[in-house]
Amino acid sequence: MKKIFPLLLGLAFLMLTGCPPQPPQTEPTKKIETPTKNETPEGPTGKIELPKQNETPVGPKADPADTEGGATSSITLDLPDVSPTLLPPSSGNRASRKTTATTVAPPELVEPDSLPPRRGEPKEEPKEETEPVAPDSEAPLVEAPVVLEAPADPAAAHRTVALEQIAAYKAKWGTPQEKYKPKLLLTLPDDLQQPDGMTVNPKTKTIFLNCPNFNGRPNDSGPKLHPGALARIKLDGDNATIEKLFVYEEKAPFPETGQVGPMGLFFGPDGHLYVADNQYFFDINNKSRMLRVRMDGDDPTGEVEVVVEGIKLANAVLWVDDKMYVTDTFLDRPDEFGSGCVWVFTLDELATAGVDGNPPIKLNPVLTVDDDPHCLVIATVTKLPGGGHAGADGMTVDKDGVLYFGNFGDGELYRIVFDDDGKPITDVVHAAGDYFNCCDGIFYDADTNKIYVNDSAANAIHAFAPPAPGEKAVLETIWTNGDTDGADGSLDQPAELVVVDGKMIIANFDWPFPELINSGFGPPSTISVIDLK
Ligand SMILES: [Ca+2]
Ligand SMILES: [Ca+2]
Ligand SMILES: [Ca+2]
Repeated sequence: MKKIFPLLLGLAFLMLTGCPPQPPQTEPTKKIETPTKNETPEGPTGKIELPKQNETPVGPKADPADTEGGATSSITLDLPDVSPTLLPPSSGNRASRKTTATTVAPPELVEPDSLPPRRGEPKEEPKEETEPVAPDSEAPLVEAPVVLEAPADPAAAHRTVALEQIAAYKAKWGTPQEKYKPKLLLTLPDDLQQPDGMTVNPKTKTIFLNCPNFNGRPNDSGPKLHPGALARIKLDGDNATIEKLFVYEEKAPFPETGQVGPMGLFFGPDGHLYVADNQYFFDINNKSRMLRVRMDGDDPTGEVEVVVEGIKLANAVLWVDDKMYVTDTFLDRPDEFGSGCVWVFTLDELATAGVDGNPPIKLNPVLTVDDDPHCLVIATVTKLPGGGHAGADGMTVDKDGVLYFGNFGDGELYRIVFDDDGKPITDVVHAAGDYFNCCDGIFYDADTNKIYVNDSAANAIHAFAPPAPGEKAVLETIWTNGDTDGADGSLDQPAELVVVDGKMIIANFDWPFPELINSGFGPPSTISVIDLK
């Protein structure tokens, strides 16, 4: 009955492979690592590392006038002393948590025999109500009657943190508006039981969905119950239909495991789908890949090619002009709580990779941004109460060509613009743990000119307009709800979303681990829809 949440798989693999967990240690207070003189444009880089050599592929050609001043100068953030740990700490005092100079409780390395109860076991956390209020109501904001009982176990402690967070949202923003209440769009069949990455064919508006199907296994180990699948969703008014297209394990199984973990996906300018194959949950040693699913319009041709090898945890994929960006969620650098990176590849190099006898692009393992020319930026994860150590996850681009990506484990959101030489200028638009502390998939919708954030931890969707250069994101919460099975369309660990003609389509990942409100995987597996109009 016991199941191990996905991030713990890293611990499990570390133990299985004989690598001991990182010992607790104390680092001196960190300062922002600023670019080396004359090597990158002025501007803060947060905890981001930039390449020291002009060898990165050129970024999107954002109009310099649009991005000028996109970074303020000489910011120094005092970051908390952090210690590496493989599990989030128990519930802390959220009120004491700030972006800078945060006091963080000492890490608690949890012994395997004290792991929290697994999914499917009885829920102990209080249910959260989401009573609607009128938009722009002048009435006092309603704070949910969250009962904060002493948690009986670490999992409950983490969920308590998430419930506290919902209460904080409501105190700040009011209860989510009834008009944004999500509805059930699709109930998925068993062989599509874990929806994750979604993308829209820009020519046809057909939605494509990846289902890695990691969930549902005893102990979250062993062969998956269902192989990873690609599916196609067509909207018809308020209804939708879904069609399974193929199983990845039959097209491009990873040789050593026979498994594929399809997550993010995006159409390239060549009309083909590029897919992140996350092998991290099977092997943490740089086994993840990028696949190219050859397409004829909305139809796969049947050919799937491996075009990149050597990623740790391939997560989100984004094409901007002739560049493909991929987030990597774990770098597993020693003596560090967590970090991820953004990779970048050009259409030219991808066009010949994995075909005509050419090998895939092979990445070097990365400890610094200089270790491989495809590594664009590295961003570390701040240790927060109730947060985790997962790094770069969702990624999107706004109408001005500005890129954004966010950390899963601390909710920090970054903006990337490029100078005339194509070098990245990166700054923080939402600080770790400020307002929310979990960022899964993000999506920019041009019609509303907003970026929407999947907050997996809090069963929430947040939104912000692209901030002006040098400004921070101003956030609002579109919706949040408590623990659920998703049957009524409520959010059940939202991981990815797309917006098509005013309809927000949300994939509910439903593969919980202790830092999330979601406490149990179970049917139905669902796609939710929020009407933004
Ligand atoms: Ca993701
Ligand atoms: Ca659930
Ligand atoms: Ca569910």
